[in-house]
Amino acid sequence: MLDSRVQSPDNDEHADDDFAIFLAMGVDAQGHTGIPYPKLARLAQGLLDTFDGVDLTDLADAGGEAQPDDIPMYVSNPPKRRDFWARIVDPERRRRRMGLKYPLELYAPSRLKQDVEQGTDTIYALSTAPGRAAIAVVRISGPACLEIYRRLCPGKPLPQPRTATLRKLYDPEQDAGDPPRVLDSGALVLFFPEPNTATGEPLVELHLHGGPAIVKSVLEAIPRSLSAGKRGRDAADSVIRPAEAGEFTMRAFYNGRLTLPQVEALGEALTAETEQQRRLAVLGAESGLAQRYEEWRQMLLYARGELEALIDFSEDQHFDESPTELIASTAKQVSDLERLISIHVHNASRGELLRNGISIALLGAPNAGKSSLLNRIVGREAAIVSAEAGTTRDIVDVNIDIDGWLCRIGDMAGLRRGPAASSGTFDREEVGLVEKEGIRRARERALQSDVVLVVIAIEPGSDGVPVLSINQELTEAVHECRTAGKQILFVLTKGDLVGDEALRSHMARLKALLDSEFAHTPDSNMGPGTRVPVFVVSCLEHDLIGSALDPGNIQAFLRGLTSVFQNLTASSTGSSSSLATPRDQSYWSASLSITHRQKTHLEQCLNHLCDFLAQSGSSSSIHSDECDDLIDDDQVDIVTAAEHLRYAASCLAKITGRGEGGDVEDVLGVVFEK
Ligand SMILES: Nc1nc2c(ncn2[C@@H]2O[C@H](COP(=O)(O)OP(=O)(O)OP(=O)(O)O)[C@@H](O)[C@H]2O)c(=O)[nH]1
Ligand SMILES: [Mg+2]
Repeated sequence: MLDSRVQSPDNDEHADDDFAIFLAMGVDAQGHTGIPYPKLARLAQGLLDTFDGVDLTDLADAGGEAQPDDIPMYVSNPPKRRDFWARIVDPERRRRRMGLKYPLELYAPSRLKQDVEQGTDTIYALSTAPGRAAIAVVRISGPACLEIYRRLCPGKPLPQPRTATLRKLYDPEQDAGDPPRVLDSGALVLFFPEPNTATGEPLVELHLHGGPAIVKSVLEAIPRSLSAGKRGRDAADSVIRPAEAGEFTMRAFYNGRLTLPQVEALGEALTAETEQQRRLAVLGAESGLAQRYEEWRQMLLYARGELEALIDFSEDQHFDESPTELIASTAKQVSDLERLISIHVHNASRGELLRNGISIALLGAPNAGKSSLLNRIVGREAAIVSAEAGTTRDIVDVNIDIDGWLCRIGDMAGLRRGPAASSGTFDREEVGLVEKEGIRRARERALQSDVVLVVIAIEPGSDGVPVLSINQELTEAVHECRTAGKQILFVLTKGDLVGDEALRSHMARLKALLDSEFAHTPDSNMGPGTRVPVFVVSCLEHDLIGSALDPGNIQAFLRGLTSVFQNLTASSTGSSSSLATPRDQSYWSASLSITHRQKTHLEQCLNHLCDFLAQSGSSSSIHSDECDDLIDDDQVDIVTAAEHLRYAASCLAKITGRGEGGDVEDVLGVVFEK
């Protein structure tokens, strides 16, 4: 018996074809594979279908048994993917499923790998910000970087790897008789040998004096280092050129130094402005999300392979499990994965609040002190304040970092309805068209926000007992927000008019009043028994209430606000206790760092998984007789169900930029542009 694993032919007679796929299979002493040829052809096409848009050509149905001579098979329009040649299912399992005597594997020749390898250009760029600074770092990556070093530092030995070494840098192109032209009198030079470098290639870093003229002269000298006739052997064919935007990172990705989610996290780390954004970027860089996606993808491909084998070979091959068991166990796995991904997507939404900022709306009656509160929070006169009711008309949006959380606070028109339909003290005046539009926009903005601050003025009543200024329009708007599940906080302003003592004695009554006024709708975001937080503040600068350290209680209010942010953005473990494998908290907090792009693909993946579960009868409801129906009477259902798994897997491939997925190149373009 011999193993006829076919290797990539060097004297490739099909050299003009894009490349070939090889099926390697075991044969017996007579050279027989024992596989009926049509079955082999179907299997091969099934494998290739996994890669979108690939068709087999030159695969004639020879009839009878497949012979080793029937292979290789040539493929038209293959995707130029490095990992195309990877095995897509466990060959040993597939062999067992098909009842083959020897394993069956899919290969592509190494030429494909070369095709998609990064070009061998050497690239360079100023890696620190342009402008005058103490130090400027220039990075050079690629095969010619040592040759460039030798030309810039003639006669000087190569620095020890990863050891900063002081060197004078010279102009590489000088006439023989001229005195040497020094570009920088003392630069630190570092050499990083491949493969453990930022790009996976040999890399040289020049830490220059940061004067713009020095930087300019070195950047100009680098491409001149390899002028014709002076090239060393290493660099004979090298092109030296400035790096494109993101090109160092792209090389790191192609050389396996960074995963695509890590590349995204790197982009976020560089743009992070708030503490929470920084935290998120660090989580993304460390979380191993790519590995997680890849495991899920492999699991789906594997499940699909099993279903396919079931469809193709159930009639005449022996399987370890009955078809019923196989479908039920696949559906169970998929249903587990679906639950897991759902929690990830939920956490991703929370992470988006950290990344993009928490939207806050100031909702209240006219003159309640909304603009005054905004100005106190941001510490400047961002909005006009006046004693005239209806001062603010348009929405005034202000971005601010509150204790590390990026927030966008919207000050808006006060809510009132006008004399006819109202009874409150604020509603005696006419409401004009402009104000009406402002009120409409305010209600809309509150519904689009993550947190709604309901601002209510508290004033001494005629008998000295504090009263709250609430009108019908406000009550309705708050109910609307609560029904929509918005996070609500009550902020009672003008506490200074009442004073600390009166506030203390009347607080319980005021809270009860708020409860009765606003608690008519189900409190979806608070849960039963939990109350909406209430804060009393004064927007005046004096310490009439609060303390000298916290005049007006504004800091106490902000602390309350950040603890609400903490709850809003904490990673959820969902119903993880019901998952097959329980995970610890760090597993879930990693999913906060999922980017919007990743989340979109995960949502699409979930849709396909749901479609699969619906088609396969769902994990829990599969009974043996139903499965038999599926297989015997309605085989098409299993075929299309298996397709859903393929779509779901390709959504995951788009996230990592690896594996199959037709538009992966487009995905890479989008990520590296950033
Ligand atoms: N005593 C006292 N006066 C306040 C306080 N907050 C606001 N005011 C006053 O209340 C009046 C209205 O304040 P604004 O901040 O303009 O109120 P608003 O809610 O933005 O009003 P509109 O824009 O008309 O909806 C102004 O005269 C403020 O000086 C406070 O905490 N204490
Ligand atoms: Mg205002």
